[in-house]
Amino acid sequence: MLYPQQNAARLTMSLDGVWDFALDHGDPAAPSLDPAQPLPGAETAAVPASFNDQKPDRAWRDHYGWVFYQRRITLPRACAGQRAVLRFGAVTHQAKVWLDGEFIAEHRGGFLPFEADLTGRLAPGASGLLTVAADNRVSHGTLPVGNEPGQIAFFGSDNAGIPSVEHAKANARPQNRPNFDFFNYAGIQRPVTLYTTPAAYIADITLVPHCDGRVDYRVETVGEGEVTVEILDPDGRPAARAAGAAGSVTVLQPRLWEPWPGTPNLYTARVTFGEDCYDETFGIREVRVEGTRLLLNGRPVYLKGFGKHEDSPLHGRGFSEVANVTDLHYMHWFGANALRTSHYPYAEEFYALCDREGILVIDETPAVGIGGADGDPYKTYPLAEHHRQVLAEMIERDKNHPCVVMWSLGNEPDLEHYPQSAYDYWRPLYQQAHAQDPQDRPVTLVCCQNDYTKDITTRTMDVVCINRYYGWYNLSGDLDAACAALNEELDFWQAVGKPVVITEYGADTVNGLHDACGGMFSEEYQAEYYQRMGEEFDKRPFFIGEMPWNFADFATIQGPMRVGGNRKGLLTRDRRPKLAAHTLRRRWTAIPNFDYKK
Ligand code: BDP
Repeated sequence: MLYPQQNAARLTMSLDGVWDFALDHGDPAAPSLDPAQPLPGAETAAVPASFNDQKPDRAWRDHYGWVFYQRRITLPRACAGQRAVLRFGAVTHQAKVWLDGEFIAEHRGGFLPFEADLTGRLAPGASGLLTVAADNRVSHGTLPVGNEPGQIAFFGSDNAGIPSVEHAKANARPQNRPNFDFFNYAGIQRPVTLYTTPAAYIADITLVPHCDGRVDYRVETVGEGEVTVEILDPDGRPAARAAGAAGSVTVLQPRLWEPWPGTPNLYTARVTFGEDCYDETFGIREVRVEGTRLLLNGRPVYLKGFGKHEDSPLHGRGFSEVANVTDLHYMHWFGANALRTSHYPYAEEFYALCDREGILVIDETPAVGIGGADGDPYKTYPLAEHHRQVLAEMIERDKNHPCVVMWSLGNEPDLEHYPQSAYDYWRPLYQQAHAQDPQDRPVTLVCCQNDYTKDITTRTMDVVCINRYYGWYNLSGDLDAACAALNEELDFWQAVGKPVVITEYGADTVNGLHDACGGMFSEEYQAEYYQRMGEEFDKRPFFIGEMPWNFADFATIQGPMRVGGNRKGLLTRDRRPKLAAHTLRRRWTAIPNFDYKK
């Protein structure tokens, strides 16, 4: 799916701004306000952003079910003869859209884009009433997963020993009970755009670059016309040309895309088709797994970076370009080169930024929270089809980004209690990712701290990604024991013979809390924790990446383990470094991207 682009053939019009907004207090089974009428008692909400924090009111923060957004839109007369498309970057978690009361689109899944074709529905020069309903409910049938009403749930209980959702909630007023540790922000969280294309248009572009300079391409079109493709080099100079909807072009002396502080060289495929044109940016780079190494452009790469969230003050999970740019500049400050889009696909604009800034991305589906205390989730959760859909949409959206070097099928599902069921569920997703991705990137699934000897799924992934909290949730405060337990586990993975990345490890840290003996929650504990863990990682050649949890403090559900959110950030939520940030910065600026582990 192409990102909206303003160019010589296409117009983009942002619909971001202040919209009318109303909570729907009706039965959440279906949206109950009349989409053809102005919203009764409308308030205001900014788009894009999560609605939850935009008013100091529990009714907004803790709302359960549907909310409505509304505004008028106009298609300029200058768009006559063009195709007009309405595009949502993401509406969380489920959306329904009407124009003048006519139902025009719906979408499930809160972190991927969808469109509605307005051609013929909105005449050039005319305006209409656009109404969007968004449902924030999470359940056994959504990704991310929530607990069902009436169900007693213990988020985090089976690996942490302490429930952070109290059982009373099972029978209390209807409310979301997320089975995941981030605030269930919702609404129109990403940009809304009205864009045009010529009537005959370029629908999709697929690029598969190779280090020898060959670029395989495929252009999907609608209508009559001829396709041409011109490749522009990173300085904008013509580097190769071809005609036809599919084929190969070769760039001489290709300048490879490399992670920061190398040069993330970006080429452009300038595609034309009749009246239409589109510039797709790409990088020439290859990624594959060989033995216990992850090879980028044929060289063993070491991942230094973070598990993150799309989370910032005021915006909630809403798209914030300034937060994204600031975060990537902080990544450079840390000497980091990688991140995981925990625990959902991020906004498209973020990947474009990572392409440009040379950040390696593990791109993750919103499959978090599969498992709990109530039996085999793979037999009872109605998820498989939806999971296939979001995986397909994510790969479709992100397939051309050079920054994306691995797909993550999900985060911390139950892999231990029903091992065969788990394998049978995840295997087809693994196969789907390989079959669907034109660049055939490595595929992983991020596994929770568990009895790794029982888990038969993680070991079948291309890269083993483990989240481990030795020294925090287990062996709390005892870093000697934590290092010993980590080593015991690493002996196990060494025998498996795959590359291993630690995709989460960390310690909640209250900024400003100091302790001469380095007790838990202090800045000293976090600093020592990262120092000690790093020393262990360095002893293992198959250990090819470290991603502390988390880049920054972030908002979560309320619970006894969360003091104003999850405090495992290396930065505070307003992006100020804690002591350990300097520890990691010293470590990472001394670790090269390539050949750190041979
Ligand atoms: C892991 C989860 C992550 C949590 C983290 C934590 O993957 O979402 O925020 O633990 O407890 O289990 O801090």
